[in-house]
Order: sequence, then structure tokens, then C-alpha cells
Amino acid sequence: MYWNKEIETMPREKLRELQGKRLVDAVERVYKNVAPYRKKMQDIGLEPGDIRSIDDLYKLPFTTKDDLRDNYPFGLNAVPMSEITEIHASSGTTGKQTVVTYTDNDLKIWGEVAARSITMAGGTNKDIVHVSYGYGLFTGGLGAHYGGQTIGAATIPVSAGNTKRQIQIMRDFGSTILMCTPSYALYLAEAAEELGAVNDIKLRAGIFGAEPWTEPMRREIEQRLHISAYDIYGLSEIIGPGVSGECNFKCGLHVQEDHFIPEIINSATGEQLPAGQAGELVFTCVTKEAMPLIRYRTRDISTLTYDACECGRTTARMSKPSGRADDMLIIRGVNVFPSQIESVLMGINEASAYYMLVVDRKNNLDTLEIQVEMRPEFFSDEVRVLENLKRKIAKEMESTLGLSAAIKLVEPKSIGRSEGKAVHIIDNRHLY
Ligand code: DLL
Repeated sequence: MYWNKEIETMPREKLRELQGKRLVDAVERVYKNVAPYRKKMQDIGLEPGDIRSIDDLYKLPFTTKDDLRDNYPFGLNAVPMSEITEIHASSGTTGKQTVVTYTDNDLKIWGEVAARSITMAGGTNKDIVHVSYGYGLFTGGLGAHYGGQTIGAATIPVSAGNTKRQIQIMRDFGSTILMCTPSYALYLAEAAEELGAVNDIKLRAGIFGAEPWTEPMRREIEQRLHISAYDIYGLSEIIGPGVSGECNFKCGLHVQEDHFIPEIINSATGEQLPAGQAGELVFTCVTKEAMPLIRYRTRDISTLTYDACECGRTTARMSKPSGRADDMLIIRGVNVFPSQIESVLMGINEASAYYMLVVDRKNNLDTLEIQVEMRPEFFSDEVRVLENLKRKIAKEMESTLGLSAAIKLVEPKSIGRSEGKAVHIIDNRHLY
């Protein structure tokens, strides 16, 4: 087992002391070595000496994605290029890509935190870890890979795509832990069923993340692949996968707090919110060398709890992120997250987990069409059956979202499958 017990079960007071020491050091480093950080602090009259413990964290200015874009590509580096040993980038859907850099030691930290997530999911050096996150500039593939290798598991860099071959490898190599996006896990389940291979594969756990997913989606993946599914969270700017992960009690994701200090803030005012309140997740990297971001605003919505977990870990737990503020649609003034739509659909037998939201604007009024792919066993061309189903889905959506939506039922397999992060939204309003 790769469990850093000393850190992960440390009494909270001691942990806060450690975080405070590391924070003081990180602030000194960025003040000295990163000109944009020095300027931000000077602009509000803050000096490194003003940060003496974790209680002073709130005094520090935030970092946002715009800071990364404004200092593209290497302006936030705190070490010379000679010390950088790896570079990743996240393309994002809009704007310039954001670049993240790592020293050798940062890669060790990454391997360690990803390893802790795999360990929490029961992984050991006897496992065969099948990594189907994309390898390349995206941090999913290599992050999971470093985690697998750190625990000494046989790690297979399958990467995403070529779904039939994935199933063949699982079957032939005896993969025991699958790491990919939840939407790709569902697609792999579908492929394994079609090939009649579900009973030939030895998977027992899956560690899924990189996109929001719901509890019903977890149950569906577990039932179809005969595994236990765990959530893993992370973002490139902070390190990649492994910032937090679920233990086998699955009641929130343990944040690797000795490296990343979490906060929840009110997005509008920037104020810190108390435990249990939902808001924007913010992280401060206290041990990273190459690009230690201070109070980075993730735009992800979550809550934090500091209660001890039944597993014995004392680290803070974050709730499953319900989605990025950027993914939130505002339709006729109502806030809609794709994960709410997924929850409703997963409760309807005839509907599959595949859907697409098409937003448009007609006569100055926003319209929402929800395209729902039907499960093959319920697909019918009887108009009355389809009309009844449409009405049922529309009613459930209206009561959950507080918004009326047009429902369009589409044939099985007609909505594109994703090998990485699923795309659920077509917003035609941007075209006007
Ligand atoms: O998605 C890193 C990652 C790879 C995490 C593999 C987990 C597994 P980015 O491409 O920079 O990095 O995207 C980060 O993805 O801010 C969230 O909005 C979303 N996200 C990541 N994990 C989860 C999760 C990787 N478990 C952005 N649940 C984050 C919900 C997630 N959203």
C-alpha cells in the first residue's frame, strides 16, 4: 500500500502548522522570483513578511486563468528553464492555451499525489493499471501514469481511442484498474458488451475524473463494468490529476492538503466561505517549484468539510464538483448545469446517459432543446409511446431546472461518443 500515513492522518492542528510553514516559504519564493506576483503583492502593499501562518492566506491576491494567459507561456515560472523538466498545456475551449511547467521534484509530487488516489481506490503494486486518459499535453495520461508507477503497479499507457483495442488489451493483459474519463468508461462498457467481453475482463476498480459526473452515472458504470468506481479530481494549473481523490467510503474527495491548500470563496465578493457552504474552489500550491500558483481560482463549484473520515484520513474533503462556472448555462435567467440534466436522465429508464443541450435565441428569447438518446431496448417508432416519454422527461426537467425545455428523442448511438472529456453543449447564441 502506498499510503503516506504520517501526512494523511496528521492531526489537523499539526497539518495547519505544516501548511503555514510551507505557505510562508512559497510566498517568499514567488515574491522573489515571479515578477507578476511581486507586482500584485506590491499593488496592495503586501510584503512576504506579512504572511506568517495559514491564517494570513486570505490576505494574498488571487490568481486567475487570465494571469496565465497574460504571462503566456512562461511568465509565471519561479525557476530558470534549466530546471524545468516537463511542460504541459491545456487547450481550453476558448482563448490561448494555458501552459504549466514542472521541475523534477514537481513530477515526484505529482506521482505521489496521484499514487495516493490510486491507493485510496485499493490499488497496490500487484495491480495492472490501464490508463486510457489521453497522453500528451493533457495532464490526464501522464499524471495517472506517474501515479501507477509510483505505487509500483504495472502501468499500461494505452491512451485514449481505438476502443476495440482497449477491450482486447484489458482482456489479454488482465487490467485490474481502469483510469479514464467517466464518459469514456461508459463508452468502453458499451463496447465490451457488444464484444461479449464483460465477463472476460478482470477490472475491479475504476478511477474516473477530468469532468463532472453524477452518482447515478457512477452506479451505471459500476453495474455495467462490474467494478467499484472512484472519483479523482485535478486541474493542470495546480498539478493535474491527484489534487484530490475518493477513499473507499466515497464521501467526498480527500484533498492532498500538504501540497495544495483549498479554500471555498464567494465568487462575487472573493470572501472565504465556511465549511459546508458551496462556492468557488481556490487552491494554493505550497510545495511546487516551477509554477506555484497562489490562490488560484478554479471556477469549479464545490464545498469543503474538515470532519475526520471513517477511513482515518484527516485531510479536508471536497464534494464532487457540480461543474465549472464556465459550463453553467444561463437560459432565460435560470442557471443550468449539465450535471443536473444528467441526474434527471439517469432516473428515467428509457433514457441513456447520452444527451446534448442545444441552446438558441429566437425573437430575443433563449430556447433550450435537450436531445436525449434512447436506450436500445426501449426504442420504438410508435408515435404515442414517444410522445408520452417526451412529456414525462419535459415534466421532470421542468421541476428540476425550473425551466421548460423542448425534448427531442434520438435513436440509440446517434449522439457522438467521447474518448476524453464529453461535450454536452451546443450554444448557438454565441453566433449572434
Ligand atoms: O482534467 C486533470 C485531470 C485528469 C483530473 C484526469 C482528473 C483525471 P484540466 O484539463 O486542466 O485537467 O481540467 C481541469 O476539469 O477545473 C474541473 O472543471 C474538471 N474536472 C477535473 N476532474 C474533475 C472531477 C484535468 N473529478 C478541470 N469532477 C477542472 C468534476 C472535474 N470536474
